[in-house]
Amino acid sequence: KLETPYLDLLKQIMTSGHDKSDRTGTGTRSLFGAQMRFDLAKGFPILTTKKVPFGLIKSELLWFLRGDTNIRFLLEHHNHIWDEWAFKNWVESPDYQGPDMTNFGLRSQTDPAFKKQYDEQMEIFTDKILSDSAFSEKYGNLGNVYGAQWRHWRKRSGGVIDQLGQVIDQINQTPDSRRMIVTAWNPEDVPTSALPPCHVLYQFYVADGKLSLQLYQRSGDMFLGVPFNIASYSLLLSLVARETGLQVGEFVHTLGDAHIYRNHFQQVQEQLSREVLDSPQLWLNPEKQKIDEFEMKDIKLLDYRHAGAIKAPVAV
Ligand code: UFP
Repeated sequence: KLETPYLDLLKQIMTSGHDKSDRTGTGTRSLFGAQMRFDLAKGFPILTTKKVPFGLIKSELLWFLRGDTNIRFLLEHHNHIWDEWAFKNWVESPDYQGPDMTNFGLRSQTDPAFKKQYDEQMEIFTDKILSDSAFSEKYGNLGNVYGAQWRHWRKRSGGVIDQLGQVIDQINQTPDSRRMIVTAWNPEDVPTSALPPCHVLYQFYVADGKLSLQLYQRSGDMFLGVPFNIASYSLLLSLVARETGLQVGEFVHTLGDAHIYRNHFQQVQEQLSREVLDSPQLWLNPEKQKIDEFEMKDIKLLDYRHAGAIKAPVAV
C-alpha cells in the first residue's frame, strides 16, 4: 500500500526512537534523518488509516502558490490553520484592547474559562479580517512565510525572485539540471520568525518523462503535521507536473527530527491497528495547465476512503 512507508516510520520511531524533551515542553520520541518515498503513479498518498482534511491542504497550497501571505484568503476558504500566528500579532499590538491573551496557546488547552474568552476574541478577530480590508492589511499579513519565499523572495539589491516560477522554467528548458531548488530558509529572518520554516527546501528531478520532488523537512510532527505535509507536497508535485507536461514520479520526503509527541502515543497505536485501504486518485481539471490557474474546484480526490479522524492535542 502507498502509505506503508509512513506507517513503518511511525513504528520505527515508537520502537527505536530517542525520548527527548522539546521546545513545547510536551516531550517526544524522535529519530534523526528519515526518508519516505511515495510513487505517485500508483495513487495519491493521502492517508487512509485516518482522515486527512484535503480541503485545508488544497486551500493552503493555492495560497502559497499565489504568493499570498495574508490569512484573509484562507478565511474565505474556511481554513483556520494559520489563524493563531496572525492573532498573536494582533493581541500583542497596542490596538488590541480585549482581555489578556498572553500565552493563549497553552492556556486555552488547560483552562476552560480562558478557552471561552479566547474563542470569543478569535472569532471577533477573524470576522474583522474578513470584513475590514484596512484591518486585514495590517493584521492579516504573516510576512515572510512560504508564499513570499517561494514567489517573491526579497533580493538584497531590491526587487524579488520568483523561485518557483524560475524552477518551472528550468524543468522546461534544462530538465537534467541538478539545481532545481526552492528554499524557504532565510537565516536573516529566522531569529525574528515565530515559526521558522519546517519545510526548508525542495528539489525537482526529471527522468524517463517523470517529475519527482524531494522535500527536506527539518522537523516533523509525525502524527499531526506530517500527514498534511505528505499530501501538500504530493499535490504541489502533481500541479508542477501538469504545467510542465510530465508524468508524476516520486515524492521523496526526507526528515531531520522526525518525532511523535508523547501525548500522541495512544493515537498512534490506534492508527497502527487500523486496516490500510487503497489510496485515492487525484483529479486535476484537464482544462487547466498552469499552477496559477488552479482553483479549489479544479482539484479533487476520487474515491478517498479512510478509517475516520483521530483527535489529538496540538503541541504549542
Ligand atoms: N510541524 C510539522 N509540519 C508542519 C509545521 C509544523 O510537522 O508543516 F508547520 C511541527 C513540527 C514540530 C513543530 O513539532 O511543528 C514545530 O516546532 P519546532 O519549530 O520547534 O520544530
